[in-house]
Amino acid sequence: MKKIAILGSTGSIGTQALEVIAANPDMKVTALAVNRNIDLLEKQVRRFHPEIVCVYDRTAAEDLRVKIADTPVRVVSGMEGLVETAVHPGSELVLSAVVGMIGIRPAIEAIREGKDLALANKETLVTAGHLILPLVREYGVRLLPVDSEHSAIFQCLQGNRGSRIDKILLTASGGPFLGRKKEDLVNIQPEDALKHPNWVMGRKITIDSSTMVNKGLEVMEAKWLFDVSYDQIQIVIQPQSVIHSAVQFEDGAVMAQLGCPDMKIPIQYALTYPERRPLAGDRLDLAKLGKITFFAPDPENFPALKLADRAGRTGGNMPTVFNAANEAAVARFLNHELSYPGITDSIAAAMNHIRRVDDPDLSQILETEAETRDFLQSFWENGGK
Ligand code: MN3
Repeated sequence: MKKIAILGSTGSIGTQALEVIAANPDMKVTALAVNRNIDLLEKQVRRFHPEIVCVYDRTAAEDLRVKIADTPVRVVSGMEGLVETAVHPGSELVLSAVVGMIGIRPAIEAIREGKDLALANKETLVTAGHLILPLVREYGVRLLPVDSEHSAIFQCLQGNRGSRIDKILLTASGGPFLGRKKEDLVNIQPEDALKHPNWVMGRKITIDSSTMVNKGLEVMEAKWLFDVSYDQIQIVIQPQSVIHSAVQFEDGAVMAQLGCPDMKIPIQYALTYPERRPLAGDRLDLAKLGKITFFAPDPENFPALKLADRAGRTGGNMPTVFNAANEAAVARFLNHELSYPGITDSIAAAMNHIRRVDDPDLSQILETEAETRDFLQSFWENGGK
């Protein structure tokens, strides 16, 4: 029986992970954590019988305690509750699918308890990869990527361990605004940006895909996961989202992973690794598809790519500044208080303002996040766009 904790169980990845677990009788849910969607969490509790659940929001946690008083499930809350859920002795694998930098501490604590970590939370590696990777080695746990691109790269590496990676070809759909020029992006509204051509995802990541911030974060994540330099990662636009990424080895051979865009494939692979298992769903029909097209990325019209590259290469706390500025700017954009180009302009302003800190520890990472948010608040109040 594989015992699994899911942090972020009511989100897009979390709910699909539960569907995978429901279809595999040798998997069991031991712990669940959510932000505040207790209606869905209550259903999950009654169906999957975890031992402990965390509701990050304390008021909502109180409400859930009343609702599930007839069950033996323990309800905890806040950051200490989230960490408790992550280190719960009943689980051997923790799937972290929470949104944002609150994922860092539970990830660190889970590794320290010797648990394998399936990672869908990008912020953990983007902001704290230099802390996480040494811990993964020290505690001898598995770090399993869940993001479709990183899972694809990970799958391509199977059977090729020890072979030198020449280059990672990180594919990108290009999002809904592929091919557009800067001038055409000025008046984009949240409703326009929330339409992703291939993948159904949460709101924040859908915006991030449209600006290419998401791809920038994925480059930083790939650097840590696969121990390569930034010069070894090439972004390739592939609008059909059929090739999920590829690896070029030192002999010139390129291995790619393909499939219909379905997040259950990487989720299930992370949960069953190193095994593959049957999974219902659409199958790729290459003859029907006809062609797969490729383009070079366009950093002139999608400046997030340049900013992400600069943040990654600068290192230290700069990826945190990039990420935190984007989170704050996207929230403001979704609120109709910031223009679409204002998202990347705000990231650039924060990166120019915040002082670089070398090799930040967790508290310095969190300080940088707060500092970035404070800076942007005053930047916007003073007319910055
Ligand atoms: Mn992705």
